[in-house]
Amino acid sequence: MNPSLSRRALLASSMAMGGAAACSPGGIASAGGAAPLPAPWGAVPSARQLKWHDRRFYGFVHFSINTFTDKEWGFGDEDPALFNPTDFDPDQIAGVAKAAGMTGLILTAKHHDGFCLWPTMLTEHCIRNTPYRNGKGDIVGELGEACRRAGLNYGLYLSPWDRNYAEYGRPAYIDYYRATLTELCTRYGKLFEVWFDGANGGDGYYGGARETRRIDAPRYYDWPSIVKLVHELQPDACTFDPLGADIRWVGNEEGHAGDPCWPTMPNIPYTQENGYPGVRGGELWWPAETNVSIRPGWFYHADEDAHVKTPATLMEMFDRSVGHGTTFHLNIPPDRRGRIPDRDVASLKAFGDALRATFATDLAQGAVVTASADIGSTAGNVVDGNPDSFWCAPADAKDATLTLDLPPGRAFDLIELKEWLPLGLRVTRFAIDVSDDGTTWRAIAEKAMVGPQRHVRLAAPIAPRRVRFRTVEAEAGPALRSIGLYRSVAPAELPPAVSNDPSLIPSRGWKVVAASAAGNGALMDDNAKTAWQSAAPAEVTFDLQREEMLRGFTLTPTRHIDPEAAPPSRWIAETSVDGKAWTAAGEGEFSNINYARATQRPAFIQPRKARYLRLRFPAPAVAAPRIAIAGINGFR
Ligand code: FUL
Repeated sequence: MNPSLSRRALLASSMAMGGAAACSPGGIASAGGAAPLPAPWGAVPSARQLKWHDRRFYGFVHFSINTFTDKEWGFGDEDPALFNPTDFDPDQIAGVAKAAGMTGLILTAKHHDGFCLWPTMLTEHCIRNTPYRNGKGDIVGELGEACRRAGLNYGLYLSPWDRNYAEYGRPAYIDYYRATLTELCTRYGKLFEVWFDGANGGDGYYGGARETRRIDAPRYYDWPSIVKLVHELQPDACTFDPLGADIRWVGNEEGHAGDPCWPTMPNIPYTQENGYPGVRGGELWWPAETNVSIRPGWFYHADEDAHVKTPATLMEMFDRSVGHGTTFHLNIPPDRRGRIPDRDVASLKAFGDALRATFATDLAQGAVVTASADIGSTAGNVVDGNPDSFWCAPADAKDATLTLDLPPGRAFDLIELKEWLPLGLRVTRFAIDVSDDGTTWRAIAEKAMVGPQRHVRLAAPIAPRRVRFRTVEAEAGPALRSIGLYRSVAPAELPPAVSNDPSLIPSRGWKVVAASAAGNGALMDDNAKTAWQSAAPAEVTFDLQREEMLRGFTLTPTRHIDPEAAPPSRWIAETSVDGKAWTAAGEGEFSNINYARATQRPAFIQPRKARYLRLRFPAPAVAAPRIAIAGINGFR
């Protein structure tokens, strides 16, 4: 029988060592007595980070006043009375998360507009002043209870930026922010994650001042003190994402992480260049979370009903996040009823079914395992199904190999490897070889990093009699928690989605009368993959071909990330009934357009009859030579 390397003993000893270079005084219980533990290499995770890595896949719930105003970022002047879900069903939301295979949910307790989803007495801009349950509701509490009933972990998002609060930008707001955070951390049971958004400062309502307020975020918030507050009140909660927090941003909102994505980073402020791949050997254990929405936007918008990500896309994102060593944080926004819409449910369920079917049987179980180097006889621990045991090679066995002898007929196309994280990231590169006779070997993959978990997908199933893990480059002899072999199951396909937004006026059939650049057919082809590009300012005039009652327009930004072309930052609209006399229809910002790439739905000052629509886009949302737009429609 293989001895088990106890996680608790190891954690205790690595904490007692207090440094990566120290040699462990402890030992590993083994058949022949205690074998010395090797010293960890480099940064190692804290106890709460270790637990968090195993959360693997969890959901985000963006639900707030924006759900009712069709915005992505509320300005902060919204009337709380607008928040009125007609059929809020937290058990349906939790049930969908379970069906998708999620381990928890994180709710936007307050987004940038400042509206609080719990009955706080610290502001009037909260659920107490809404028609929902006659002001007696508490979305934070109700979803938290449903999560507990469903056996899901629960976490909360509290936007540091507050476009409603009069004192935002001044010291009094920090007191308010800490007080709201304290309420959330003390009233709603155990939290596994607390999310601090990086979007901070800009224009807002600010108690009626309606001005722009810029802040120096690290100085203003004093993040280490806020992280400390969370840890004091919620010892298991990992904080996201400023320097000093437990988890970092992966650097995009599109659902992919670097290949690989190292959990370590240098002890300097975050950059997307570092955050995406992570930094091998960085002194901080600051692992990435890959966050993305199942829809283009973070909040529910009816005109995105036909743009819900397919089960196959979710699987691809799972591979490119979890498979690269990060967690996968998928947003599932409830609609105005307060339920996850049918299309999203179907997609999540098909994805969850495929995930469960794929990981139901570990074909490595029962393999006979041998290692070229071992402390004690721990090699078999990689297939024992025990998350607290691992194979450990001596520190100097940097080229150690581990071989799984399989029974015949074990056909697999997905390999999952996990490193024993309390000993650090010892392996820099590894290879997987296969053989039938144990003499002739064929390399089938070579990759950097094992880390929290690493997936190797094969083009087709294979059934070799032996599978070998081989270190190609390592800083210390490897310590692996597990090697799993799986036969992947593709998710079921869904029938094509149809938009069920009756207010949409599709642009298919419109004519472009004038435009600042050619190629404008892409604006009207209902295809987010094609885009019109123009130097700034970009301008386009449409003939709708018939008079319509227009309330506003929708703009879908290009989803293609291109340094040469970015979505527009603002819009200016005019309308006309005859193409000669024009009246101003309004102007405004596209909120969060560069990162979320959601369809935007700006409303005009008031609905108007129009046959012609002229839109002007003065500048790109980030510095780029051109503006790119994938589609424009109208709405009534
Ligand atoms: C971003 C925010 O600005 C979005 O609205 C959303 O909440 C996303 C998760 O983070 O930075």
